[in-house]
Amino acid sequence: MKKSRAHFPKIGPIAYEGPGTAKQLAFRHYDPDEIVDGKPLSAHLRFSIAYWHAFRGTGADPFGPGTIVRPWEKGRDALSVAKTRMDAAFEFFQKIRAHFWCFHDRDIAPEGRTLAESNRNLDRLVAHAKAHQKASGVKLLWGTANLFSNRRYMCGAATNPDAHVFAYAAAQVKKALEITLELGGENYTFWGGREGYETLLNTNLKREQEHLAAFLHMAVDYAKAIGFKGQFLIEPKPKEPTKHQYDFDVASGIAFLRTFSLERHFKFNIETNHATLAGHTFQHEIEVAAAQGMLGSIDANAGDELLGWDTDQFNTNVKELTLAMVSILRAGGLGSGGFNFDAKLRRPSIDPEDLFHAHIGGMDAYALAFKLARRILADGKFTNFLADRYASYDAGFGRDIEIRKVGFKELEKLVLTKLGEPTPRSGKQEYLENLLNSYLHG
Ligand code: XUL
Ligand code: CO
Repeated sequence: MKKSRAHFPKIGPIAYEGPGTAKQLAFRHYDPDEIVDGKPLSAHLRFSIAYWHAFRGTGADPFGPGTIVRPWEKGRDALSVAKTRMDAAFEFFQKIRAHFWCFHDRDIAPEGRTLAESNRNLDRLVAHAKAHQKASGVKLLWGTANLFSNRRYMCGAATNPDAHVFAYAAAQVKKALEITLELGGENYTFWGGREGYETLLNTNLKREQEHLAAFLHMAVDYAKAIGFKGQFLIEPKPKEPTKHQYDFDVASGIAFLRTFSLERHFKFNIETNHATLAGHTFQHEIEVAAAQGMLGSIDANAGDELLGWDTDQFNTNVKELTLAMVSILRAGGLGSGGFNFDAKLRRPSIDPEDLFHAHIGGMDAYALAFKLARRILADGKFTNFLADRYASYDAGFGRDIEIRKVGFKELEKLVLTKLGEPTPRSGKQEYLENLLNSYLHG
């Protein structure tokens, strides 16, 4: 591939300088090459850049158009701009030292007047991406299709009341699966987009849910037909853009998948800001997925405590991330998943350099959380506390409850003849909170 000119000429690859460094364009905690348990930290954390925010985000909000103007956004036509933009993106991936990226089909190539033209545009950009991946070693964490921006999808895609729109969405996902396969994508994500409703006055909820299930079955079948072996992921979100999204949170996602016999084929891509919008903590959503062996990947971001929408900020909350990491490590990690920065710059952060500061902050916070979580788990204090708290189920009648050997009759007899009144034990929450702080702050 032709070597393009530098789009970030003043910034070199970000180096690990350690916690004491005064440099801002440096990592304090993330050393991609540090060996942990026989493999580099980069292989544990599998950081990914979200193309839609990092390279399509303009800072637009409902009150005004974009503020972020990138020097590479010019060219003869939409296709050549898309190529130059991708050159800048791969330069950024390498300089920020992320080994993965993620995209929606429409992020990388302009939508044409017809589906056939859109597909041709995609083919051009996929070829370009393939060459960039080969030259840089950057890999595709997951692909997806944008089934929510175009006006045809205003009432949903797979849950649209018009079967014609369903068919169009199916055709779009077919192509998105093909290009994800072509680029060696390790996963494929379904975020509900506009799969939900505003009012039941115009919505047949039961049929819409059945249509969504039919759509996901078609995706599973088509993946099999073309030999795509990547992991399918559902990314729950309770609301926004629709008032009621069908995949509200991980628990409702599990129920949906089981109801429609899809559970073998899907895991969850858990986004921090979606968890908090659903009224859960990030760690809660991770635990619910992990409990069913369905923890797949993470969309790494954060909401704002004072705002009730998806602000998609970079997460620098080490406490929140450490708790999340404890749950992720306890679950055995993310497998083919990774940490995808589905996070955007604030509207006034208009310098290309801000892209670096934002991702450095996110990567450092995750790396520090990873290290703290490993220390917490190695010390075993929380693990031992939990084991002890549930120890009464390890043997005797507690064990019989777990293996369902006893029922109400046997347990009543036990209480009446032997056990009597239980002795309450402290839950020790404040002690545990202090213990957690001793890891976070020494
Ligand atoms: C929207 C969101 C999406 C998905 C991919 O809230 O998180 O960007 O991650 O469609
Ligand atoms: Co997301």
